Amino acid sequence: PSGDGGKLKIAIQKSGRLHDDSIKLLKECGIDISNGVNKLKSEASNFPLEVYFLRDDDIPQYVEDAVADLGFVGENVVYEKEKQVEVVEKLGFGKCRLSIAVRRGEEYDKISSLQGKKIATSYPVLVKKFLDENNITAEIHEISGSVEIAPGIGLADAICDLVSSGSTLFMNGLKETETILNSQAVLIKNKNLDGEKQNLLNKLLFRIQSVKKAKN
Ligand code: PRT
Ligand code: ZN
Repeated sequence: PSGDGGKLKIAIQKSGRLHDDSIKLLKECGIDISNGVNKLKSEASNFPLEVYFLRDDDIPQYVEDAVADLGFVGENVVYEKEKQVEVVEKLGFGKCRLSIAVRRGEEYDKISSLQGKKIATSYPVLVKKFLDENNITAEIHEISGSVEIAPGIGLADAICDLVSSGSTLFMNGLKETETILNSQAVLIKNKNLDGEKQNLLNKLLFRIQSVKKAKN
């Protein structure tokens, strides 16, 4: 017994780069959640769906814990957090890449140029994996924001951060040297959905796939 009337609970970003496209995708799926996006929670009027508005970083944990059944979140967050959730579908928005960058004037010919260097990032797990896979030993300096200023203030030799247009790197005198992950928003689900919720998910997924097809 789920105790929530069998409604699917989906977590989306409260505000930020994924918020608008997440709401838009639900709308395009014919799901109306017009009542109050400023709250923590909203209910669809025409689909058994409850929408929770959360920080993107928290979404994988909430889905693992079954506080939410589903989530829309960037692959970068899913793979950095290493939570026990299942990626169900790529959503086609929020596209970016997680890349290494160094000062523009710096010499860099291959990955081994990073050996012994200090790398600032908000993605320590993914950077560590990338370095290990390439047999590089480097120091990872975790910072939570404004990563791109780290080389300029002498805090690090290199950074690893999300890039979309590249203008942030450019403005900070950096050049992109390696892409370690291509990312976009994905639909994740809790691994233990009951049959009823899985059926609802299948309906939602069918609509999402139709929306995606119509755009191709
Ligand atoms: O408050 P909350 O924690 O929910 O939001 P947030 O501030 O952590 O995340 P937000 O809204 O910035 O990003 C949410 C998600 O959008 C990310 O996790 C990615 O999956 C996706 N995304 C897509 C991006 C970008 N593109 C992006 N360009 N996230 C961040 N950026 C930043 C990047 O960190 C850098 O500072 O934009 C800058 C680079 O952009 P360009 O265009 O100058 O290259
Ligand atoms: Zn965040």
